[in-house]
Amino acid sequence: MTDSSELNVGEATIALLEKYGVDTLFGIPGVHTLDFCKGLNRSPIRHVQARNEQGAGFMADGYARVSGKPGVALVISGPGVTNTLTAIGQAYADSIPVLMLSSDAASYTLGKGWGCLHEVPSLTDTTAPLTTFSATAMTPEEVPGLIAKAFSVFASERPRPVHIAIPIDILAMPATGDWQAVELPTRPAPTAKKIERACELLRNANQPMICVGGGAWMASDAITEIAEKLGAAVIGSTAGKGVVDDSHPLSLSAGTVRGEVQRYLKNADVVLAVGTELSEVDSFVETLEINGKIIRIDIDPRKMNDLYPAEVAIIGGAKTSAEAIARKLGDIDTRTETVAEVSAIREDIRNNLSDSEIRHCKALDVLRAALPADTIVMGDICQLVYTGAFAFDVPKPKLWHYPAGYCTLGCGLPDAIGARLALPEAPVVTFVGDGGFMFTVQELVTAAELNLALPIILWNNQGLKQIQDDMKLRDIELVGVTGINPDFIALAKSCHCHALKVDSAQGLQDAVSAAFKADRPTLIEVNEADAWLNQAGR
Ligand SMILES: Cc1ncc(C[n+]2csc(CCOP(=O)(O)OP(=O)(O)O)c2C)c(N)n1
Repeated sequence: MTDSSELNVGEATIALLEKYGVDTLFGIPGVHTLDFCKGLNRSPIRHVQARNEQGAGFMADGYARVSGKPGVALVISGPGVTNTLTAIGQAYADSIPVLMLSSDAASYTLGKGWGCLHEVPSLTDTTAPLTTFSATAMTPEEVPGLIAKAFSVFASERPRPVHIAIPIDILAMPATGDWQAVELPTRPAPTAKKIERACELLRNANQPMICVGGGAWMASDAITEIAEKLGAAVIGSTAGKGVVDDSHPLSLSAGTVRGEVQRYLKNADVVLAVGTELSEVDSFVETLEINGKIIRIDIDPRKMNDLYPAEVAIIGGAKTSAEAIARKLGDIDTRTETVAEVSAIREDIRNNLSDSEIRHCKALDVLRAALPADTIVMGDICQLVYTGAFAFDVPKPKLWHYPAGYCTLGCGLPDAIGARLALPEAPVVTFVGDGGFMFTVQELVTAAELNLALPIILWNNQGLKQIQDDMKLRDIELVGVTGINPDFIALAKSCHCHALKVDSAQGLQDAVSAAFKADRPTLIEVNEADAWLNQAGR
């Protein structure tokens, strides 16, 4: 490794990221980022060229989602930053650690409105609302401190995105100052008193329940142990899906969206909520009816008294807190009725599916059987994925990703690319709708260039179906939701991918198996109108 005193700021910043364990950057270079590129020339860090910065942001998000390590997007100021910002919004909504590193116009021009290249009146004001912090380094010495602050946030706070901008003149200056990585802080531990109060409530509950979110992923074993000790049913948010194995007899999967589950939650007298906002996006009701006392475990103190005030507020990392509860609960009477109740709710859900959900389930059943159990599913915003939240079982956390928080179309493919690069040995698949796919379709070229064996399941229901359905429900004549699609097969092939349409269960199964062995991505188009999905029965 080179002494940073010989480097300029752009080069030294890349070398410093390496010291914090960064191995991949996603972005698109420009004249403003050439000094970063000089640094990349002498670094083992891989630079992945996205085809639009929005894709780069999603790739960084996908990388972070599956690995738990911060994902990094490296972009130019102005349009590079604003293009990335949609993905930053997604990472903000879902508490994903993403560092957006950008250039800015020369420091002496900032705020003057001279009309410099890629100028934005204030880059930090533009990104501040969607980041934990957004800062511009006005001297070389400030850069290592800002990077240390970013990685400290990721390690010890609610891990939301950070934006650091370095003006082009600062990037070219010698890297003076201390450019070592700092020791990172850890997450706060819960107090013994709070743990005891939580255990007391849980021990005395008649019908305890557990709600888990994305923040609970590291606490999977401890939460499963608590659920089994109590005999408590577990519901995941979409981000918490799999924290307890979906096929566990106490799991209601990510079923909060279902009325059958919401009615059961209403009856719980104690609810243990771990790393979850209990937010509207998981239930599609503004406020869930929770009548029981709520124990909240969250790393973010601001969550304790929001829509669901905590009877016991445990501020701390989910893993340490849940482990402490599991230890302290001691021997208690396990509620025995829960398994039968959960099974009955699941049966009700199966019996109450809409026609369209039945079609989704037919495809999801085939996919579940064809995909290895540990496959990472990166879902875009489409109906197949909404149904999958409760009808596609995953055995572990971090295997199902449907970024319901920001709910932005186009995340599926680039998120899957990021995931695939973070965990090269893991099977990754993306489920996308015909509308959402078009938002970031150009990243097919990126995936093909990287030779990623990536099955892309394109659920074609001819248009923006969810919004069509919403309009019909409100008696609104369809407007802006029936536009034509391209020939997806020809489009994917022109982007150097394999592509085929399937029209049977066997065809889908064979296509998925072949796609995992292929030398590049495979677009697999499934049409909802096809006969095999519309025959009676499941
Ligand atoms: C960036 C963005 N723009 C608009 C929307 C609103 N929206 C939500 S779902 C949806 C339809 C998506 O269509 P498609 O991807 O084909 O999935 P489908 O609903 O048809 O299954 C739209 C337009 C959104 N979520 N994100």
